Amino acid sequence: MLKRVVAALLLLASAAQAQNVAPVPAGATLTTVRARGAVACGISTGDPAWSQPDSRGEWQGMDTDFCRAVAAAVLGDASRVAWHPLTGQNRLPTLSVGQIDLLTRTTTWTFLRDVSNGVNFAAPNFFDGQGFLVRADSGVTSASQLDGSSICFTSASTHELNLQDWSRAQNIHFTPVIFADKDEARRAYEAGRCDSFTGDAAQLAAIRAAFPNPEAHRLLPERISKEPYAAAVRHGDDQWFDIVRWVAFGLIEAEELGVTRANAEQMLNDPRPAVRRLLGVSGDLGPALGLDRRWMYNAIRAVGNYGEIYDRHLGANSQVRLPRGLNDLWTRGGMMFSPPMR
Ligand SMILES: N[C@@H](CCC(=O)N[C@@H](CS)C(=O)NCC(=O)O)C(=O)O
Repeated sequence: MLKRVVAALLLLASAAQAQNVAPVPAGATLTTVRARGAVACGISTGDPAWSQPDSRGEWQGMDTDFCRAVAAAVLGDASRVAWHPLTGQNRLPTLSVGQIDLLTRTTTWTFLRDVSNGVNFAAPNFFDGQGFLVRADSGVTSASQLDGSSICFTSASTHELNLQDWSRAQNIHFTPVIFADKDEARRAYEAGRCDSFTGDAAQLAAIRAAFPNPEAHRLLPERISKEPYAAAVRHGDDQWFDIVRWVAFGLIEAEELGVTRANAEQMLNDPRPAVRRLLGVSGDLGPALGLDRRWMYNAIRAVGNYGEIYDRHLGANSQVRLPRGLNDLWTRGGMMFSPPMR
């Protein structure tokens, strides 16, 4: 008898799993976002390839497109974003106190940031490391030659601690030239006030590409740290955390499945179960998050899949032309991997 009851319960449980549970009620953040009609996103004050206004004043970049994807998934409209340009200093406090719903600002996921600020980091959506930019005519081709040099960088970032660890481990001595503002740090480097400029390598590559004479600057090959970027949300709203996390994974899944901005509509007829689930043709992934079934369809139609976003801002279709490297799909030897969307 007991065996039969257990078997019946197991059967029920697996049926519930297969059909998915009833749509969840909206959590506090989702309710606020819907009432406001916009997702409040923390971005930078202007950072090429990540979040920078174009000639029409429209924010463009990896970070701003991720925010648009969340707006499209949640509100069905990628333009429904309230942009909050933030400095390195005020980005996490602005999130902690509730002035933004989401921080997408080249922000590295570190232990202390995660556990001490009342925030959670969703899925990593970019893997980088700290590098150095030098003038090509300096003759410097390796970071090991920076002993005795001066290095420009910004405060309120991961850079200073990384430099300390690196200089101690490598026994390299340098003169720090520190700025609160990243544009000032860049200008100081350009004006020759320091021998190198350090920061996240992809940021440096984008800054270099935007210089009037990129070939006059060299990005050194060493990476002295791990800088995994992830969008951050405030503690206390697991539903919102899940939404942001799964939009990030969904964009990667879309690339793996070959679903693009251009073919998403056609892909609604694709017979593959994983494509049907992702686009909301079958299953209830969207409603399980409290969203429309077409949540990922809307996000992909708005900004494209992860690879398309990358190509537009950092890759082949951008002036940076940074190889995918670690940010390629796991199926091609990179680290971009979505857990199963089922
Ligand atoms: N990923 C690093 C660095 C990102 C970052 O903050 N970059 C610099 C520019 S290289 C910046 O924005 N600095 C602060 C500012 O200008 O407000 C972090 O999360 O700390």
